[in-house]
Amino acid sequence: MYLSCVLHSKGKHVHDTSDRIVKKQQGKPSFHLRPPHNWLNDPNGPVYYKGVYHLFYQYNPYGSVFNKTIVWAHSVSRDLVNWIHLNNALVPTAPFDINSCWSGSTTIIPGNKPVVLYTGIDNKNQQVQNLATPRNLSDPFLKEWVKYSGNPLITPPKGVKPDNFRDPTTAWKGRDGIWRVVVGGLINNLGVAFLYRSKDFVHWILHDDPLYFGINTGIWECPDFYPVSVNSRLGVENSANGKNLKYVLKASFEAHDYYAIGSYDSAKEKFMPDNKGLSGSSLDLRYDYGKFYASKSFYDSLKKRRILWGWINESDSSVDDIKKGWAGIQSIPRQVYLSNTGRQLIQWPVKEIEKLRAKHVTYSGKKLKPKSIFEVTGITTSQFDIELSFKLPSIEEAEVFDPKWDDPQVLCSTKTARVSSRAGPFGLLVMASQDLTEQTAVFFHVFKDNQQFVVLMCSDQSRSSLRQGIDKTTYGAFIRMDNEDEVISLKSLVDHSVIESFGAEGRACITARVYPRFLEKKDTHVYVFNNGSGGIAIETLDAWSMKKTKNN
Ligand code: DQQ
Repeated sequence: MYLSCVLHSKGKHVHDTSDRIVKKQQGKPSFHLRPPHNWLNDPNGPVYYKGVYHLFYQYNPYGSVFNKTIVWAHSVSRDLVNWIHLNNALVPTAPFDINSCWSGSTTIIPGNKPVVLYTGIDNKNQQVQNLATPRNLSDPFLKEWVKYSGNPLITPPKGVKPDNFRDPTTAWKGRDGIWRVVVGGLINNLGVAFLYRSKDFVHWILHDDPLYFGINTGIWECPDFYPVSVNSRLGVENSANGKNLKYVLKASFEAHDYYAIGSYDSAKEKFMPDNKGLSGSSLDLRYDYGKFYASKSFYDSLKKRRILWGWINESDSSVDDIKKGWAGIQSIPRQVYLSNTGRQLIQWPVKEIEKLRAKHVTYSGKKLKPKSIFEVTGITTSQFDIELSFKLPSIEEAEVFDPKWDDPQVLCSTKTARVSSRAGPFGLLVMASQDLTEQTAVFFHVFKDNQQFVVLMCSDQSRSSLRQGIDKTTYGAFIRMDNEDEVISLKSLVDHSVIESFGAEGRACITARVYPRFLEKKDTHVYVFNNGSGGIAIETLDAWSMKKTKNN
């Protein structure tokens, strides 16, 4: 089948079906973490304790939209795959959090004791930082939490508006035995990582200068600050210090999670980014170039790795969410480590998720002619894991990269899956209807810049649904390839309305949400396409149906 006929609409007049009956299960993921009902947002305080992984998260116990009252929900797992949903861990009860328990983090203090710092919205609607500890440390499920009677520990500093001060990080202890913690906020139009220090974890003193700040970024939410090893994929505990470490500072603002890699001078309490800091520019580093916000990482002491979770919000309307009775998903937990170049982080779904793989199909050495497509069959097409690698063309074949292209998201809206060049676009069409009037394209365009490949990775949702009233923004990222790279790989985890894609072994991640109309008919297709003017070779392709997780 030729691509021109499938990537273009067949010209049929299609009625918008926004007014159709939204079903409760519509688009509901089968292997992403979320409880059966209601709204969720930020992951909070992930921790590994006595054989159990814990994830807390922002949750509305009363409905499926964000609410005046938000609590800490609590799910536990032995394998990061199957989850049990426990009672809410923190709910508003006291003057210091009576209007909500907002985001925060867990720190393991000496003696293997987990403690939580979280933001309370107090009885004056101020954002204050509170402490909570487990009632029973011999309970690996940490079911009950006790709020410290001396809360709040920290109130908004002078000059900071009471609603611009929140989301404490995991604390870290310096060589001097002093604890440090960062709180996000806004002051004088600067997004700020406020730094506090404490000898006892209870009395916290504001350091004169922030750890770091950004200009014109808006408020910094959910900061995260942690060391990474320069020569290993193993994770590093937050209080580690020594040689061969770099530091990551992440801040959530303007709907994205931006990060910088740099060094940390603990004497001066300064973070110094290697490159540009966190400015919100389209060229800043981001964990994910799609939907992924308010993320939080933790050190997994069992497997000695750092794991990252992000909140993936919905792309349908709140009216739909009310009908569905649920909204929001936690990402698949990702292992995160520094790339060989030291210039960026690499993210990859935790290995454990592979145990959900069921029926497997594989192809190798398959060639895709210019403007051609082939269907991947034999797997559950709405719930699968796919990994494929494409042979990179010779450098002469690639189009020249224009240095004026500084925003990959904008570029993906013009260099779409239908715009043919010499090397690309090629990639996947997922959550596609049989007639291809609905499809989400995840694909690459290959360029050359001074004899080096620069790949544009796109996730194009513009044709994901015939329905109106859905967010169909197209996302994009640039990937600078190394000279020795011969292939470019793509992995996508497709789980009904969620598509988490990883380009070039996790150098760029794009997460998308899609609500096609055909979901109601359950007739979903997956294709690999090449719409370039040159042929492309698929080195390997492996795809697996994914099983549903327990308690999801
Ligand atoms: N969500 C929480 C805040 C945080 C925001 C409230 C980020 O603590 O700043 O649910 O999504």
